[in-house]
Amino acid sequence: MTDQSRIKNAKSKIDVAIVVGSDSDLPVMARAAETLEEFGVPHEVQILSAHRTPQLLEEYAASFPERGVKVVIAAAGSAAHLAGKIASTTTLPVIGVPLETGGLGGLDALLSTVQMPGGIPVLTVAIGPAGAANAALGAIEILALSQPKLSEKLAAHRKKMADSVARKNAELQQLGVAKYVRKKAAHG
Ligand code: RP5
Repeated sequence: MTDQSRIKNAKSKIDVAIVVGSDSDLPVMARAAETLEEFGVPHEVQILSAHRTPQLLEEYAASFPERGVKVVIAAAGSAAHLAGKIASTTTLPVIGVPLETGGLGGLDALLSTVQMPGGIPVLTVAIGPAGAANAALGAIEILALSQPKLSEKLAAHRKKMADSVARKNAELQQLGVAKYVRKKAAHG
């Protein structure tokens, strides 16, 4: 299958396009896809690189209007120009996820992603897994502006998180720190 046909075969209508610079980014970015899945948001993931497949990346970005794409999530590690490159071709909101690859702990990717010149915004989240999850949640928050069902799901998601912290705190008060830490180490 050629690169061109791979893009043409993509699902027709999606709300969120996730683009990763390499398949080595997928283990972390799977979390973004899973979060969108959990909220029932139509999306797809494509491997396209600002440096290795520049033409294909431009073709993909050009397809956003006909695909109905509303938010783009772009994740890359080394020399992370992916989000910025996509942002330069579209006025859709682009959320950039800097990833930890190479020897600099992701700081290089963070700076490459966040330090855009004025006029071409990339909404940048944290490095790595937290950023992957927050990119998806941020995209859902944008979509929720016009989809009330998603607002309800976001509120339920927040409540679930708060309940989980409250449960942990109750257990901590019951067991004390030493036993709680031992139990967590044993069972996760
Ligand atoms: C970036 O270079 C990719 O997004 C990836 O994070 C990094 C390394 O890519 P691989 O060499 O693992 O394919 O463009």
